[in-house]
Amino acid sequence: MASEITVSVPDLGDFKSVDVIEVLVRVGDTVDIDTPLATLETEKATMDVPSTAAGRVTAVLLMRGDKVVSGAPVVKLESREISGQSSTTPTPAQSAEVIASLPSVPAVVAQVVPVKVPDLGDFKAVDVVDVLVKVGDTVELNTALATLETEKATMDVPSTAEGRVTEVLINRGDKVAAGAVVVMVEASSTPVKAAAVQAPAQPIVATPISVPVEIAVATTKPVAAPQPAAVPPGTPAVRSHLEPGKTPIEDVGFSRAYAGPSVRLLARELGVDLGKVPGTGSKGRITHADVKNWVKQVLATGQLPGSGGGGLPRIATVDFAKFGPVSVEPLTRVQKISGPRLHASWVNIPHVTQYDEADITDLEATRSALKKVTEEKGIKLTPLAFIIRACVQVLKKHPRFNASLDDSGENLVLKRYLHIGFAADTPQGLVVPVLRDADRKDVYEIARDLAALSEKARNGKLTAADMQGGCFTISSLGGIGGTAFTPIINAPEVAILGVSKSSMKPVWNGAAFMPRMMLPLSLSYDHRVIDGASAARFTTDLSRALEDIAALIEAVP
Ligand code: CAO
Repeated sequence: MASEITVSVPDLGDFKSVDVIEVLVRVGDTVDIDTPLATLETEKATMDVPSTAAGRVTAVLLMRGDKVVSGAPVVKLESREISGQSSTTPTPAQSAEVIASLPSVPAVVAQVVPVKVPDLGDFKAVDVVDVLVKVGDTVELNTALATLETEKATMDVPSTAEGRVTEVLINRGDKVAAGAVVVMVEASSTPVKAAAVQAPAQPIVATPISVPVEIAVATTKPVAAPQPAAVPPGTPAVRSHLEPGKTPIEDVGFSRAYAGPSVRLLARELGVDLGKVPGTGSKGRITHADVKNWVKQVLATGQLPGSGGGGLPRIATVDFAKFGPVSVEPLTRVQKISGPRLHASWVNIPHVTQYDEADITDLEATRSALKKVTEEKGIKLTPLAFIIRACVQVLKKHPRFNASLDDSGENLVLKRYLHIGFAADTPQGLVVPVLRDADRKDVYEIARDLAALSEKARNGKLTAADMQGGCFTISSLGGIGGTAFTPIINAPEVAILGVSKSSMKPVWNGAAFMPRMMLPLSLSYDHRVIDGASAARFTTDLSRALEDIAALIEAVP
């Protein structure tokens, strides 16, 4: 018989009034016994108010931000259960009626019960992406047993019994439907479904039958038992991967984390993956302070504590084999070392790239003329040697480009030496040998050193010392092709010059278009140290230096 009943805030123990931090239902919602209706919070704990009846919500009587006391009305329900089961303040007669109608259940029954996949709504079959328990594990009510995944969301299968797992009947990779048995549990208490009024997550206080009892409302103490998720038993904890504006969170870790609903809510609002937050509360429970400290640490260091880097949204894992044949090739040792360094530079340094072109027509003419002679002396005079020579001149004029920020980020360390690194493409991967004291070498010595270091790099013979102490790096792709690119700064340096392939272009000289050999330059710089005008001046000066052949080939005192 349908009747309207009011569900009220249960006994709050020592707390006179508590905050409503979340209202979990709306008018029109259908709820079951134990469906959480609202989340309350004290300074010490959070608790859900479970529904004490099944039915349709006809009125919601509190709001987020309210303060409520024991017995305050939460919702009105059009009950579809016998009213006596659901009233928050049953008469003695009603209580007796309810209790009498329950199956007689001993307090502890050792029996093996199946825990099944709950109702999956529209989904007929879903993927098992993780099995979270094994035979012999002890589970509690709501312990996440397995994680299921649809295209849109993941959900944990919560345990509806507590006890020891005797059998696991699903595997990662399986497809399962509602009702499929997940595990068998040797239950130390009666399975939830067998005793509908026994709210398992919120144990009922055992009361003699002859006295009036508040049977319908579970006495919700500040949550004491570890509960991986504050969800009613049998309800999948569905979380969308695709909620806009939310940081992707590792769902299994999140659902396993030992934290109350308001801490979970806070973590979700801040995009904190609870699975990574160490709990300092009782038995390792994660507190609000733990979540806030975690965020402070990430903001202060720019890194996930203990992760060694990142703090960035993760890129989704894709099973490429689903779409076609693949093979897996490990990264080389050099790539494994250089990858994180490039990443660190890219995420820590605000890069800006200034593009320019230098007219190297005369330079190339001179180089061609000199080439034969130098080759006889065993020197391969490539454009890069001249570019290094030109960079040295410009770096002397612009000392901020030959500098590094100190650890505090508040001081610039200006270097009075000039070692130039150059990116070398080798079969092992990208390496950056350093040509030392480039300011003390003429273009021929630079060319000789360049060839020797390139050779060493290609043969994998560079020593650690060969790659240390660089002030400024040049990445020349000119021998390969391309018109421009964005080189990544070789931190802690503050600038890097990218060089692309020179090509003949028509250049207007004020009276006519002239065929000129133009060299594309791409200068990436650390915008914390160098402003755009300085960068434009640097490339302008570099272009001029590359046009001043006499200065490029003159001997160095
Ligand atoms: N425009 C047109 N041609 C160019 C050029 C340019 N900017 N730079 C070089 N060339 C030509 C050279 O003149 C040479 O031709 P010739 O033999 O006819 O003279 C040819 O390209 C090859 O030069 P090289 O590569 O042997 O010599 P280099 O001194 O220019 O470069 C080195 C040496 C080690 C920098 C180069 O071999 C290399 O590895 N470059 C790749 C660097 C790289 O991968 N950067 C990307 C880093 S980010 O991933």
